[in-house]
Amino acid sequence: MKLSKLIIGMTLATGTLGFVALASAQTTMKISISTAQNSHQGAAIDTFAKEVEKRTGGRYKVQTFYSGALGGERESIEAVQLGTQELAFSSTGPVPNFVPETKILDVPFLFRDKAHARAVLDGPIGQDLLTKFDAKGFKALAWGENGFRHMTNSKRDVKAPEDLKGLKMRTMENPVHIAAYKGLGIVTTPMAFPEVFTALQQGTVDGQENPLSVIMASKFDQVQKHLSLTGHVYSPCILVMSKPAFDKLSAADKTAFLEAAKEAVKANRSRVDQDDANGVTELRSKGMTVIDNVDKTKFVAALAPVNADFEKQFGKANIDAIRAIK
Ligand code: EAX
Repeated sequence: MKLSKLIIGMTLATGTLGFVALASAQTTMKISISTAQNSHQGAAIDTFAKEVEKRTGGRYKVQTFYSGALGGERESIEAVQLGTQELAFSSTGPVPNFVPETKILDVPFLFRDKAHARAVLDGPIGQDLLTKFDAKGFKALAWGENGFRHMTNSKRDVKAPEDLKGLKMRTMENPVHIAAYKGLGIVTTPMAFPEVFTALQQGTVDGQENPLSVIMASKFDQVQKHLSLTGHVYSPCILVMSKPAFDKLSAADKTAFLEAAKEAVKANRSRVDQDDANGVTELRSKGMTVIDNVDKTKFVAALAPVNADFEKQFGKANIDAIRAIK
């Protein structure tokens, strides 16, 4: 009798344990982007999902959502902060509203080229900025990118800052961008990304600015005629996770997520490089007029007063430290 009770007890205990093990084998998390799957952001989250699954032996699955299916970038970051969505890959557009220290990265003409931007983000300055997310309920896993932003519009060729005067352009909901574009004489209309295509199509705004990767993935060539390679600002992306969700991971799984994020960034950057290499030819073939000899010094000069303001806001020494990175 005693023995059979013991056996029943053991069977129940093993059964329960087995159930617990099975349940934890199936943790699914959500990640979202605002661009299409076939894009530099899609490359990032598809790689991340694959690597997380591989590196955790399938105990974690990452469900991927594209094209703003779960909302715009601000909403996705909010959802991660609230913990209703575990992960997001987003431009820094709405990020300063959550982590103000990141504003400095959105200063126009701060980075010379992608190699410079990547070196800063992967180096001490970028890594220190990642830690600023902790206090706001995030674990920032890695910096990725959209690339250098260029201007498009439906009205005219933009060769110099004078050509921008009075153009109504959609901007990101980012205070640094808004201040800079106002300084160029643009009539700024901040708007969430999922609304941009329709706004361009209906003429609510004349133009917008985004990297070639985003312009192509979002088919803006269908609703915009003029593209100018202004490269006026580098657009970083952040792979961000809910801090409580990250903190719950075992030490080994934390490493797995961080390594997966590194792989995601590699895939993301290499797709941006590919898009930058093919973009002009492709967009010309789709009917866009591309101005590829923009005199950037004129734009830098036009932004001098705004830049003086940024130096005051973010500290000239901090801006100089970023510029000095080789
Ligand atoms: O991250 O809002 C924007 O223009 C962003 O560059 C876009 O959502 C891709």
